[in-house]
Amino acid sequence: MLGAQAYQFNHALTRSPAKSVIDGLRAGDGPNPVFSHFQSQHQAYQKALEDAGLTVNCLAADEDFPDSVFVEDPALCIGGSVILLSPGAPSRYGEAGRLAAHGQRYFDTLIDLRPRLAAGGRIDGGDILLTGREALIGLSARTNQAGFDALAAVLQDFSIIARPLETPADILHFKSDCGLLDAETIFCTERLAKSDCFKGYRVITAPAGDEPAANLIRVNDWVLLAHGHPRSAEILDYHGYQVKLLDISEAAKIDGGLSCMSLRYHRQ
Ligand code: CIR
Repeated sequence: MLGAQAYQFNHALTRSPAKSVIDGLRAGDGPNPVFSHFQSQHQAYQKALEDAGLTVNCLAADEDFPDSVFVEDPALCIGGSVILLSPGAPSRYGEAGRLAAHGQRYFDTLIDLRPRLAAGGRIDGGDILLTGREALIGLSARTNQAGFDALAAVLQDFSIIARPLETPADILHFKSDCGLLDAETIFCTERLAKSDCFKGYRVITAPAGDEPAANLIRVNDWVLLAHGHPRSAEILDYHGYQVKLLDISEAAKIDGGLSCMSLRYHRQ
């Protein structure tokens, strides 16, 4: 049972975008991000985390991995523990190993899931939504059943039940289309809501056309929302959430959102 732990944090780990970020993976054949804009948007993102009360530690850019700015995918944090995962895209396989080198410094405990995934299990942090009561894990092109099984076993040690769900085929990550607003409330797209995966939760849906807004993050008293979706901002404001807008247009060019640019956690 996570309760408010699912959105109350005092630390975040980020990684500076590498110049190679312009070669980041993307589903379509859209334009490359502009590196200097990516850098300034990343800095503003970190500042928003600090303003929400977090100590932000930023790792140096890693040119070997164009998508390494998206630190959420190779790891999952529970309290002050970090669990190293095994991302599903071949160009990202090595990212968890690069994080391992920093684990002892920034976290209380490091659990390496990779040996349990050696037979081909894959799981991306972007497919894992921790709510107040469980871990919802979307099976996707990046996360398979073996990855789910390995993580579910480890989560039992934290008394967290993991529930497997299907990520609709045209969605990169489960969390591309949803975010936690509080322990019991989820903001998500219509297409994800209609899969009925959030039964028992209070669900607020993003208006049609606002799909990229669904990947918001609740951080302490703030909800960070991608800039450019005024109707979503209004809806959240109406429901009493304190919203901060962030321009992440460069990350969006390579299918990145707000959740994936940090690991947020709570150290005692
Ligand atoms: C990728 O395709 O892996 C990156 N270009 C984007 C990753 C976004 N991560 C996330 O939504 N958790």
